[in-house]
Amino acid sequence: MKKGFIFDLDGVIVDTAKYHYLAWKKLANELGFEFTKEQNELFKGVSRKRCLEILLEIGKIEATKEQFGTWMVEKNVDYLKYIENMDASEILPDVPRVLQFLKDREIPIALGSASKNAQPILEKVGLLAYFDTIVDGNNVTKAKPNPEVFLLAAKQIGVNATDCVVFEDAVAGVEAANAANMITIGIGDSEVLSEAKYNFRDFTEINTSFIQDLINRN
Ligand code: B16
Ligand code: MG
Repeated sequence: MKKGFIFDLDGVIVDTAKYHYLAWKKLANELGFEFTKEQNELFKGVSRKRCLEILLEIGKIEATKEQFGTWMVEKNVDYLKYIENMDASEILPDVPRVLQFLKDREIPIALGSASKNAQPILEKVGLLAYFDTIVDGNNVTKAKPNPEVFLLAAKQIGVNATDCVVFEDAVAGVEAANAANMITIGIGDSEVLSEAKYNFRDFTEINTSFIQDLINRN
């Protein structure tokens, strides 16, 4: 059966987690509390709205609806400033090699990200043309670990969910891909991403014969 490959964005294609962290930390500090890099781990793959809910729980802050909306906007304005100057140098190692390998074999490629800023980031780093479809935070109503983002991506590339391979760096993302019955590949810490079917620290560890085996699999 025809295979499709779905890539998460933040933490898989580019390391934007550091920019998300700086923007959330700035907001936390303005609200009078600290926000650590360890706490930022909880934010990976999680929607912006859910991130703010967690941040306010950490700071023990009760927000009015209006404040919540204002802080969501403020964080994103700061985040956009950080990503403004992103370029190809911020692509994680060997991601273009794997994308090119798939493209050369005419394998459908999709993006499946929680971010509402996915498309401009792909444009800035020069990878947009690799993707046959982009499904991101603007297209879904249910955030990861709900499988909606990946199921929609599979539908848009015309590939059965069980024939899709998903690269993810976040627990919520691996859970979402597993819930969609897809083949999950964890990128990062294998202990954290133990629910993934396969684990690699990064794309430099993924050789082309592994990818070819996934493509050939019945
Ligand atoms: P935005 P991914 C996720 O992207 C990030 O991992 C997560 O930290 C972020 O809160 C979320 O996107 C929403 O991002 O504020 O840009 O809409 O890993 O699913 O590509
Ligand atoms: Mg991610």
